[in-house]
Amino acid sequence: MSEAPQHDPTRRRESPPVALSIAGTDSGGGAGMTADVRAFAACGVHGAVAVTAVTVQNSLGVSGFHPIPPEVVADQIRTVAGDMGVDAAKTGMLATAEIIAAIAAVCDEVGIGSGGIPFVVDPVAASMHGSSLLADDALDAVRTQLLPRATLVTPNLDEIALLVDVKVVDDASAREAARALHDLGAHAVLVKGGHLEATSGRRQDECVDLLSIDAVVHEFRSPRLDRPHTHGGGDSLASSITAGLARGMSLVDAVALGKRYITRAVEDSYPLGAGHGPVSSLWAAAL
Ligand code: PXL
Repeated sequence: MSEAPQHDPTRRRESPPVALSIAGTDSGGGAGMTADVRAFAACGVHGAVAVTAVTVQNSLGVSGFHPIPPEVVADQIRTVAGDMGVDAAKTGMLATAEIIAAIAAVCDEVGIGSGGIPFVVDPVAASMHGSSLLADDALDAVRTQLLPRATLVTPNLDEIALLVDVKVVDDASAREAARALHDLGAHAVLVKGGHLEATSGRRQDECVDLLSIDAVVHEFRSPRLDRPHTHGGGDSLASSITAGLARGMSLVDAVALGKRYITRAVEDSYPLGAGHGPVSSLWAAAL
C-alpha cells in the first residue's frame, strides 16, 4: 500500500523564478494568458500577468475582444517588476499599436528585453479560427518596437508571411525567414515547422523547428502528432520556453524544455465543447 504523503508544517519554500505573461485572456480557458500561466506552473515557475485584452470566446471561436487601456497594461508590468521582479517575460495577443508602444516603453524602464531580462515575443496575429487578435496597423509596431527588443521571436508560418513576407515551404525558406527576422532586430528566431506540409526530403512523421541564434541554426525534431485539439498550442510552446529562460537556462535548453512540454501537452490534448479543445497540462498534476 502506498503511504500517505508526509507533510512538514515547518517547511517554507524559497521564492520560485517569476515569468510574466503579457497577453489576452481566453474565457474558454484554452489559450492566451490562461495557457501561459498553466505552462509556467508545469515548468516550475510562478506566473504573473499583464492583461492586454479580454476576449469573449469558447471552443467554437472568438466572438469579441476588448482591449485594456495601454497605461493599465504598462502599470501591471511596472507594479509586478517593481515588487517580485521578473526573470523572463513573454508577449502574446497585444491587440493594438498603442498597447505595443506602452509595453515597449515600460520594458525599457524595467529592463525587460534588449539584452536584459529575457523577452520572448510570440507575434500572435489571429486565432486558430481566423479571428484577428491584432489590429492591422499594429503589425508595424511589432516589427519596429518589439522585435528589436526580443531575445526570441516565435512566429508560426502565417505570422512569418505577415511580418517579413516570406512563404516558408522548406528548410531554405525557413532559414531565409529567420534571417529576415534577425534583420528586424530579433536576437533569436524559432521558426515553427508544425504547420509545414511534409515535402520531399522531409519525414512525414516528424516536425522540425529551426532555432536561429545570431544566425547560427539549431534543429529540433519531434514526433508529428495528428490531434484535432491544439487550441493554445503556440502560446504554450512560447510560455514553456519563457519558463526555461526564467529558470536561467540557455536558449537552446529552454527551447528543448518547451518542445518536451508542448509534445506532451499536444499528446494529452482533450475535447471540450463543440469545437476545438486545448492542449493539456493536466498530466502535470501530481496530487
Ligand atoms: O493562440 C493564440 C491566442 C492568443 N491569445 C488569445 C487567444 C488566442 C487564440 O485564440 O484567444 C487570448
